[in-house]
Amino acid sequence: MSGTKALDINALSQDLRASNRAALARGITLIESRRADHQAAARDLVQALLPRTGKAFRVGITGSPGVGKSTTIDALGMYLIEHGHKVAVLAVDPSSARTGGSILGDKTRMARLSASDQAYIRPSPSSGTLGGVAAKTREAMLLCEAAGFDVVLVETVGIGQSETVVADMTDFFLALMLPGAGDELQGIKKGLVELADMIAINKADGDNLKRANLAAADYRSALHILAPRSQHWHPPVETYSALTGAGIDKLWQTIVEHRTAMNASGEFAARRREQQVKWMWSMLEQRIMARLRSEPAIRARVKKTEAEVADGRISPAVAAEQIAELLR
Ligand SMILES: Nc1nc2c(ncn2[C@@H]2O[C@H](COP(=O)(O)OP(=O)(O)O)[C@@H](O)[C@H]2O)c(=O)[nH]1
Ligand SMILES: [Mg+2]
Repeated sequence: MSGTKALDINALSQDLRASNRAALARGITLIESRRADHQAAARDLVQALLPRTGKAFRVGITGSPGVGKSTTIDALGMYLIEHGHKVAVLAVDPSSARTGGSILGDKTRMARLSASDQAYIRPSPSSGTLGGVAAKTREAMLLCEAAGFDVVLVETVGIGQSETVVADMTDFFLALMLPGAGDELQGIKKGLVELADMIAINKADGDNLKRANLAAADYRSALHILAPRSQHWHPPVETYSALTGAGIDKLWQTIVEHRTAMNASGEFAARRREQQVKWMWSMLEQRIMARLRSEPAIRARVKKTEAEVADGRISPAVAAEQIAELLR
């Protein structure tokens, strides 16, 4: 991507629609670029592809490190490919810039999927705020859809608000848990369970089987006291093993049942519409913040105002008013 002249968005968009993987990769690189001309080109690209997007099953997957997300994505991804799907795997990992490694970095745990030409795996964009990373992942998802991937799996490790942003860009949100790690239910971390459309307890194999079933019973009773996200869906609790593959079919079946129920009640379309609008607002917020931070004249004024607020010379309300004026 050498310069604006080298970018032929029409050609790129055509190649991408023809499922050309190199074009898909180039398109996502464009989306992730910080260069203003690349960002403008990326907006044109997404706009051009928009009519070809939206047809995939979008599934968010979260869980603590070690719960088996990568192993699950490999097993579920291969199951889907065997059933005729094309699977894209994306990630929202705002920590990858700091740690230098992405949660999708461990491709050895996704050896089968990485080798399949019916799968496309893309690590998390590794720079920026959670909002910025999420926006790029959302657009990458649209590109994958335009390239013909009909299932998109979005992984997150659940740092800060990343679960919420992934739930906000997917149709189904899957929370992975470990079999009975002590008496406390790890996942009843406030907020997470309210977002989950299903809780799946991994590693239900070998000596873990009994503990997995006990954990499932605990989660079921815990979920009982929470108000479900939808009137038409009570989040089920399943056990499975990503290692042996036992229960992977049931996981997918549940996701399909959810989609059927959401389509029937009209919530599927409603959720997508709501997400579009939220997305617009989140992009708008980012643009405004970017202007405040990047335009030298504005930035200097904001710095000065900030110092005045810190010293107690003007109130935060007056300062906010003054900064808002700058944006006019
Ligand atoms: N026994 C068992 N081990 C598993 C299973 N799934 C994953 N693991 C193991 O758990 C560890 C962490 O898995 P990984 O997929 O890397 O977890 P992630 O950090 O959530 O992506 C690895 O050693 C896996 O082999 C499973 O279903 N059963
Ligand atoms: Mg992993």
